Amino acid sequence: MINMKTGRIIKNVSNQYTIDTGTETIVALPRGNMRKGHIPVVGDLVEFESFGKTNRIHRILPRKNRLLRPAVANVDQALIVTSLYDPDFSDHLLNRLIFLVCLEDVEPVLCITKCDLSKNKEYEKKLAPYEKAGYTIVYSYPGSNDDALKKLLAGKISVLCGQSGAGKSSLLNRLDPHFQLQTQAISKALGRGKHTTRHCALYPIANGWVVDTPGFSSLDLQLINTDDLDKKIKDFVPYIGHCRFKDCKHLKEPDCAVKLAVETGEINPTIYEDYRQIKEELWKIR
Ligand SMILES: Nc1nc2c(ncn2[C@@H]2O[C@H](COP(=O)(O)OP(=O)(O)O)[C@@H](O)[C@H]2O)c(=O)[nH]1
Ligand SMILES: [Mg+2]
Ligand SMILES: [Zn+2]
Repeated sequence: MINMKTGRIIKNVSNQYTIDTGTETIVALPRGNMRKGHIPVVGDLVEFESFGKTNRIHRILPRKNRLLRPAVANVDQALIVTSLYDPDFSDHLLNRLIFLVCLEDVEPVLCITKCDLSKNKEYEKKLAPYEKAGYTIVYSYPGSNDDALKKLLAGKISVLCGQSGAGKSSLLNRLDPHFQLQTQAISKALGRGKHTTRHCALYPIANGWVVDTPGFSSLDLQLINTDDLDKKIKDFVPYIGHCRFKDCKHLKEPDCAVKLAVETGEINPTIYEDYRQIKEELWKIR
């Protein structure tokens, strides 16, 4: 008898999919005739059928989004892990990661680390323009109260991004001391090279799921279509549609509402500057 169930793919190792149904964890293979280009990825909600001990993925439920690197679907948010020191805070890098995340229709969450290395609260000034624009910001360091962060993670799929050394692994280990053990065990079982290319998994953390490999490199901005970037930047959204020209790119055009808001201090000037730089860099390449 065929028995159709629904679950979330939480792991993919060489086309063997681990599915979590909420009550059980099973391993399934895709149906033989699933079309190329429409194969299941981690994060997908799928319908699968069980005949005896065999489970076959039958159908992928509609996706909210689909990242290429790492290959994950239905990502709710990206934790942009940014340290204040070592590596030093860079609004330039932070802005570019924000752009990439927004271009993929993923909600950015700014996660500021190494606050314990700051003698004063000077850093709050650096973050003020982001807070004003409506970004969610959490601060984390050894011994911090991470309740707000845990609440943000609950019930969602999150991907972490940020420079090497920013504190991504430390953060996850703080939230769940088992995290490191799990990732190390998997790397060991698969061998180093394969870990990044063929394996991807969701880890249960704080009642939510976290993708085990970091996503979003600021280099990817060159590969991605940035046509709609202005409409996806939170800082710009209130001003979109108020420029003289409907197709205003907010660069050299007259009567631009975005540029006016930058001049009057309503829009974070570094966000605008990075937007302008990216648009001009891409012009040179294309
Ligand atoms: N003082 C301090 N050190 C931290 C903090 N977060 C990470 N570190 C240290 O920074 C280094 C890099 O952290 P890691 O978690 O490996 O960064 P990742 O490359 O982003 O995963 C390690 O030596 C950590 O112990 C923090 O909030 N405060
Ligand atoms: Mg790490
Ligand atoms: Zn404009």
